Amino acid sequence: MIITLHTLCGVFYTKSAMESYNILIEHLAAACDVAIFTGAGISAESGIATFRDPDGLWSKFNPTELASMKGFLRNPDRVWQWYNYRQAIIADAQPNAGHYALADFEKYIPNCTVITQNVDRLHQRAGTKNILELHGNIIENHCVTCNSPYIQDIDIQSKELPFCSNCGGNIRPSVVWFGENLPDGIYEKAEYSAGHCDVFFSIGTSVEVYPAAYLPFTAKNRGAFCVEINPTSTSFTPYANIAIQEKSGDCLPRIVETLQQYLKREYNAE
Ligand code: BV8
Ligand code: ZN
Repeated sequence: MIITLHTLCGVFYTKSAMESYNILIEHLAAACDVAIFTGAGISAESGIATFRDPDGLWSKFNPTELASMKGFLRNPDRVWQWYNYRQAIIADAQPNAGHYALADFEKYIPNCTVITQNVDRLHQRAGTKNILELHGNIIENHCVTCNSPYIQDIDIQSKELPFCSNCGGNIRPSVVWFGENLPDGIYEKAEYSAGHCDVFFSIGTSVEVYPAAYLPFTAKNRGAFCVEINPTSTSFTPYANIAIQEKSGDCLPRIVETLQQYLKREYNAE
């Protein structure tokens, strides 16, 4: 387990894992507001491919062709098939230990906000209540023309591109495509949460998609204690106070358990 602790002056030094955990737990135990920014990596252990890992989705498909309105209008059938394929994988997937550990955070932290780029709704299925979905969700679909929701039974997913019963328009997944604005107000809420938290986690994200990728830096600039959990380094790693290069499903349950023991010992909490 590699944990790098960065001092304020940016000197990298790796303390023992235990010492770094203790520093993290003390910050968490004293925190009122915690913001937890997640990306596709937190769902990797649920069997859902990430986007930019070597075997990720974008290594097989071109995002501008598939995850954009331009791509959809050019070839709606192809885009619909790709989302159908992903919806089926996500319908079979289960939240993993990392999702459940984040849901447990809400029991111990007064104000805990999950800001997710993910569209799989596994955080909600694991029990997280306070969540901001930046990029929509892949579970729901709607009409490109009149916006009517399109309800489909995942088991009898229409392989053919469905049409809107209200106006005959094409049906699309309710995700945010490249080049599309994020849902009204959601980025402002996420930015406020990142800018006002005591501790900020960046978990399972390559920090490459904007404007979401600004959020870790917003938290850092506003003085939050920043923790990155990712087996590989990202552009944010040098700015994190603690960088835990582990899988989220492995280390998050340990963080929650250590926090629970600390609170019990120090505050006789349950
Ligand atoms: C917009 C839904 C206007 C679709 C997605 C500057 C400012 C604003 C915009 C831009 C800008 N520069 C460029 C842009 C345009 C564009 C953009 O960012 N392009 C990129 C490619 C450069 N952005 C947009 O178009 C956005 N809209 O800008 O509107 C605007 C302007 C200003 C303010 C507001 C609005 C819309 C972007 C949304 C696109 N839709 N998803 C779908 O899913 O099909 S993005 C897609 O990427 C997913 O949502 C995904 O979550 C997201 C980010 O990727 P990650 O989650 O980080 O996943 P990735 O695979 O990259 O990384 C996974 C990481 O996990 C890795 O680091 C890996 O090491 C790690 N990992 C692996 N296993 C584990 C693990 N970590 C922990 N544990 C493990 N077990
Ligand atoms: Zn319609």
